[in-house]
Amino acid sequence: MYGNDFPTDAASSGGELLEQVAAAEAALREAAERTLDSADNAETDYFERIIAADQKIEPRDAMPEAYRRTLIRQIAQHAHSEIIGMQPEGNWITRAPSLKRKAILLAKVQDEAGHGLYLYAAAETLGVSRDELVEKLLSGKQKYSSIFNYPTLTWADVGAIGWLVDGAAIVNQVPLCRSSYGPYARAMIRICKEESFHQRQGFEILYTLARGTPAQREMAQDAVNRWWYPSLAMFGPPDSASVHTAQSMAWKIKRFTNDELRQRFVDMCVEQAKVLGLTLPDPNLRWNPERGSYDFTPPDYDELMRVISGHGPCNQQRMARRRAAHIEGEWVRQAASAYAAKQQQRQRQQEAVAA
Ligand code: BYC
Repeated sequence: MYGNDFPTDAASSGGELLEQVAAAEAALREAAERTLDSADNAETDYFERIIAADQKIEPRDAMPEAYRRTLIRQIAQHAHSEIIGMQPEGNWITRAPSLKRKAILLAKVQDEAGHGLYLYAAAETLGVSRDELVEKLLSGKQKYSSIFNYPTLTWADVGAIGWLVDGAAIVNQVPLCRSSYGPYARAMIRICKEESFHQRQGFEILYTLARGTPAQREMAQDAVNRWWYPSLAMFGPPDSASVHTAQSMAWKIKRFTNDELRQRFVDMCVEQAKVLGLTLPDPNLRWNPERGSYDFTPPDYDELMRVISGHGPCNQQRMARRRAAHIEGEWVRQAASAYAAKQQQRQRQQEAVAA
């Protein structure tokens, strides 16, 4: 958990993640100040040396085409996830149980839109336009996270999404703050700082429900039961079936494998579930002293593949809603373009007068 609202040692396991974000931010600044010996500046050699020296590749740098494509794929999928991810929680804005809860949820959903924007902007530095990426999402050529194809059935689901889904997102994304591509790493630092509030609000909702009436407690437990395995699946296929991990690790885009991060998430959640007083729905969850980690039942990877390929419970609904929102937003895009053109024209006129 983040911060000290909850009276337990378990709080420290998540606080460390925010410290890791701060350390990554410091490392980013430090890397920007270090210079490379420029004795040999053949372009590919320069790329390899930047990666080996743990410095950042910037948009102006030459980079292998496959590196550029991998980044576009991953960053675009991530951006789309943030935007589609607004839907399951947005579903509860009108039904939040109090004005305070409604205001918090509104702010959170709005943050997700902001995260999408940071990420589209980072992708654009690689030479694709946001329009192209949005078109690929709408036509189904690019993916978004499997997790957002599950329904939010009760208010407790908003808590479970915050605790588990945002929790998984942070565990996955904190290492991305050290990703080798500068614009992505910088976007991730900002996102992780905001994401930590999201995780905390979800935890707080579940904490409150777990101490409420028996019906509220049951609702909280039911939400955790339904979101646990889909959250584990967010980390992707097992390492043995992950097609991109080895190359992405070699390029330092990814810093840990899917299974390493999944394990880290399980270890963190077990401690936090104790504080909540809720159980994780896995009879095989057991501390393994030899490994220094919890043994657990992996998610159903066949189900993950079905959901990724469009056959999850809400895929059609999510895409239909996104397409409708895109069409409804056409006038906003036109107005923004007209305004930007007018501003540019005005600036040119002012420059001409000044010259
Ligand atoms: N869902 O070789 P692999 C959030 C795909 S936003 C869908 O392991 P990689 C939040 C993968 O793309 C959460 N697809 O790939 C927002 C690949 O397909 P393609 C999103 C998945 O890239 C709002 C294929 O399976 N976070 O948390 O090395 C509110 C093979 O996989 C999934 C990010 O996007 C999945 N779960 O590793 C609240 C983080 N898993 O492209 C919360 C950035 C795998 O070959 N992304 N696939 O057709 C990453 O860290 C990595 O891309 C992944 C996958 C760990 C997701």
